[in-house]
Amino acid sequence: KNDTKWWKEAVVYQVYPRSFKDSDDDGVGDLKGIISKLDYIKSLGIDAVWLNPIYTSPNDDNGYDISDYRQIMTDFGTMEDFDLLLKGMHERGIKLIMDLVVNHSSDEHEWFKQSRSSRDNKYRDYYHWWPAEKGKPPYRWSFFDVNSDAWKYDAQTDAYYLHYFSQKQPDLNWENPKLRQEIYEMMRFWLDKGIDGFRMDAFQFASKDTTWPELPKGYEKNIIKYYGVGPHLHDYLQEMNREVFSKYDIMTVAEGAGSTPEDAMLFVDPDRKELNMAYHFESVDIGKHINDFGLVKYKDIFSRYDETFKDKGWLSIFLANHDQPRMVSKFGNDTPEFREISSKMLSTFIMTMRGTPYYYYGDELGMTNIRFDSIANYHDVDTRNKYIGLKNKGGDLKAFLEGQKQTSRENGRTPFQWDATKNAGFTTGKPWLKVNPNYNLINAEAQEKDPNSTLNYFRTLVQLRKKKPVLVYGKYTLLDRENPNVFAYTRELEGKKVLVLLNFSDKESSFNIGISTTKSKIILDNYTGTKNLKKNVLRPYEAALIELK
Ligand code: TEU
Repeated sequence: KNDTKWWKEAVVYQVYPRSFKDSDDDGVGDLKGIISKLDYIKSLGIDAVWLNPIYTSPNDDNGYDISDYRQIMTDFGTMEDFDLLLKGMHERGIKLIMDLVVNHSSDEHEWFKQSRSSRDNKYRDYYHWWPAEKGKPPYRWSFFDVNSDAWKYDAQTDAYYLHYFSQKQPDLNWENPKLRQEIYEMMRFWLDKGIDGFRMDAFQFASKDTTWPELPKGYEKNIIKYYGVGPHLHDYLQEMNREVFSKYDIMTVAEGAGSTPEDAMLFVDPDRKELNMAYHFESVDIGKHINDFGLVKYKDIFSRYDETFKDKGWLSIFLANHDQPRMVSKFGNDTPEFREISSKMLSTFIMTMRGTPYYYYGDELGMTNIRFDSIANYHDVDTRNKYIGLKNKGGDLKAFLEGQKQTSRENGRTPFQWDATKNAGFTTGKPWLKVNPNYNLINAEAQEKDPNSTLNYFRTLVQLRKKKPVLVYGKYTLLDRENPNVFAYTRELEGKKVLVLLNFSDKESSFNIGISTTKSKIILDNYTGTKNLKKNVLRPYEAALIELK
């Protein structure tokens, strides 16, 4: 049986600071804004907040390009604000998890400015350089580069530097022990302030084979396999654990963990002393919309991972984050008819699976994709650079923009919808990113008043998970595997057994689980007023939680 731990029982709420609440009317969310909403966050019943990066940054990639790891981004406030935020959270019993972005820094970080200044600068080896006299470096694919080329020529020293993400995000050289020590010291700086953990951004990419071998043609189609677990990655994680993590009572989570469940286990197997938990990308990288890839494939991913992790190790469960479209728009149905019911169904799924739930701000309201029409609406370096790259190649821009309506990261980054006043109560200034026009309909204030809102349903679910250890630790068993509409499973712990039934379709769907539910107690159903389940049939997007006798 898995050991009990606070971070396994916790529900993590992700706050994208730029879009949560603006306190000074500049259109950008900030720390004071979050502070003003701490009672709301508390009211959700969640245990921890994961904050996306709030460090000094030129914002090429919204804070994922850090130019000073020990200062707060001016857009977001001051270190004083930060200390108040941390205090306010701790007073409310909420833990704070910070984003740690150390696969790369900003090109405006002092280390990089030094590094690029001359070949014998003492910071030269803080980054990866390829001298131009050796010819062109072996091709490396880049996530955000206009030409998908991760080597950028820098005339100052006649050399190329590596950037897996944008040109303004040069990759740090983890081979260098001096760099590693500087990072550990910076981590201790934040931990000594009392923060409760780190989410390790893109850290699976930190270790590279610095002999730079040629990689097979088309390898970028399977990028995590090639970039995901470099030769020394686990040495670094073990060193980091010895030097930093082991000295604090904190939680750590890997963003991305290789390309298989077995890879992921290596990050979090407690005997290896690396990280506490990991989230993998298989369940979000599977496709654009659940109607395309289908529920059976989707169930299989979760079941395969759970099987590998049934005795040890720990995963997180999530459907959305700031790199994804909105949960209801991808896995549910955001039409007026089904938005609420399918949001509730998806929340039921996240909160009843084994693994720590990571819940993205706004999903408790059922916020939806914004679906921008024009490139002018986009800020994201990912969308913008892919657009420019495609334009340069004479590609089909219309089709690209159509696709972005479903997949763009900014679908999930629009300002939080607090109320029905101007700009959804997010700011009185000009919001940095358009507010979704449906805020009149979907907002927190309206949902507070409605006992059956998605918001209040989420709160109920959080409390249920807290009261029922079976939902945290219970063994997971998939039922009716081939059913294309219904995701059905049981969770079992010390004689307690609950059944979860989820209809992922907009039609009545039957199921066949070989368990009679007639004598059982329904603990929760997303349809209101329900006392009994219909016999082996779920209504559209129905979710039911049943205690089995
Ligand atoms: O994302 C890293 C990353 O690998 C993702 O782009 C991933 O490939 C994708 O989500 C899989 O579906 C992190 C941050 O979350 C992202 O916002 C940053 O842009 C990126 O690192 C660079 O720091």
